[in-house]
Amino acid sequence: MTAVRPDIAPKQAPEATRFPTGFVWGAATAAYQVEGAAAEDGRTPSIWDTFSHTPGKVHNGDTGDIAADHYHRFRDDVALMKQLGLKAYRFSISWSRVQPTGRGPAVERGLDFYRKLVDELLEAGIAPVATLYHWDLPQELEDAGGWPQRVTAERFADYAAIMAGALGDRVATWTTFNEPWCSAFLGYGSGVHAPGRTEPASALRAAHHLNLAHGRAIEVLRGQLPAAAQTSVTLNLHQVRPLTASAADADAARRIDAVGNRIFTGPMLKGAYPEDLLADTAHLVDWPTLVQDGDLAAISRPVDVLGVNYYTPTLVSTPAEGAGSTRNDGHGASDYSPWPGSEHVAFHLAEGKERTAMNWAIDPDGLYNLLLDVTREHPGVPLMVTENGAAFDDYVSPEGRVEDPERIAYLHGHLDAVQRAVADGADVRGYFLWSLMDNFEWAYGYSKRFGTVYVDYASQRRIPKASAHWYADVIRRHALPSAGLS
Ligand code: IFM
Repeated sequence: MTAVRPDIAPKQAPEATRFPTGFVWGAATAAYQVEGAAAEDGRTPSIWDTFSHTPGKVHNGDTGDIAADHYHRFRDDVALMKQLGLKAYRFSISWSRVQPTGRGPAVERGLDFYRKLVDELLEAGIAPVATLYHWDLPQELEDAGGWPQRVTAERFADYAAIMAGALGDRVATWTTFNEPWCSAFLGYGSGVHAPGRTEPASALRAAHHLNLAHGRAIEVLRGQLPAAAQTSVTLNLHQVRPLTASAADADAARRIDAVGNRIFTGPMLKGAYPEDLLADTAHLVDWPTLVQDGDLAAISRPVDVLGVNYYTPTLVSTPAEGAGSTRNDGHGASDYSPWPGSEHVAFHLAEGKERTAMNWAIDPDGLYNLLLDVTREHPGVPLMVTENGAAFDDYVSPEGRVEDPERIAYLHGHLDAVQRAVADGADVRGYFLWSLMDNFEWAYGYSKRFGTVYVDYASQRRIPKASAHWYADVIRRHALPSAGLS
């Protein structure tokens, strides 16, 4: 493990540029992306094990069988987090590691891994932030129908109870879901994610059952956790912009905002599905049958924090009649759309912006606007940036260093956007860099490196990139360095 570079001495920042008192500095990962140990200690396959082992689904045939081997190296990884000065670590729990069939009693060996991880974090003075679900449904539950089936929400509530019982005394922040939009619409709509189904109606049904599962889990967590514990959900809210000022493009933006964002924020934060979403998708789903009495009350149980993930804005238009629609929506290539009811909407890459290795436009103003939009739309809901970061083509220099100035610039710009949003009224409580370390980037396998720590997969050696040293310095200062110091 490489030590944190001491060559950037912390300097006291002027008051104006310091982040709010108590602002949390963290980094995030997810179970299937880092843990490995896919068949150890009783863990059974999740939908991502099945999907990644299906030829043609993941770049290069990569799987999460070993990933970053975090399951065996978590103590070293926590030591590294401590060296970087992280105050919080956001990780997810592999459902099929703790409840292999997705039903019934938990496997103690699986729970033990998370108990040990959490104890190690607490010992290091790092707050654990646990996400119950980051896309890895136990395969047995998918075989029984998966998220399009209502019963899956009940299974999830049982699983939440198991985890609250096992870790509720030591994890203070709980997140039900990470990016349920991806689970529903990439998993069951475009099929670029597990389980790879391409059924628009099932995608919408999945979205409702993910919402319901969230609400049921919040009820369970609230009933079992200490009063001081915080509950949350993390959404990848699309910062949707119309391509032009035309009414047609405004309608495209409204539609994508509905099926990309308000399908979750509506029921969760306002207790109702948006009328326009119901109208746009009425030909696919019988909403009055799908949404049963009491569902909306359950889904809208209050959360303490809303997690927001942001990478790039979403630029849309309504193509002229007869013109083919393009789908540069950044969510992977598929003949099937992840936008049920709005398949005709065209997606564009913003001109004149630098891009990351994902071909995503770099646009910090998108984060600023998103945080203020959410603040206006849902006043009084505290926010946490639970993911933000970028993939670049990192490599180890002959001197053994990884220089990633583009990532430093990306992080600087986006943290500056957070500061501006806070100054303009957004209640942002913290920031989690995605990701702590390079990992399995879903359908892209190991070809995309989002980590601030480089992982040499052959040796599993960790090398903090220049951005990790930069981020450690930001954390020490509790402020951004002024231009030139970074
Ligand atoms: O790696 C993913 C993560 O699992 C969820 N949010 C986006 C990241 C980058 O694509």
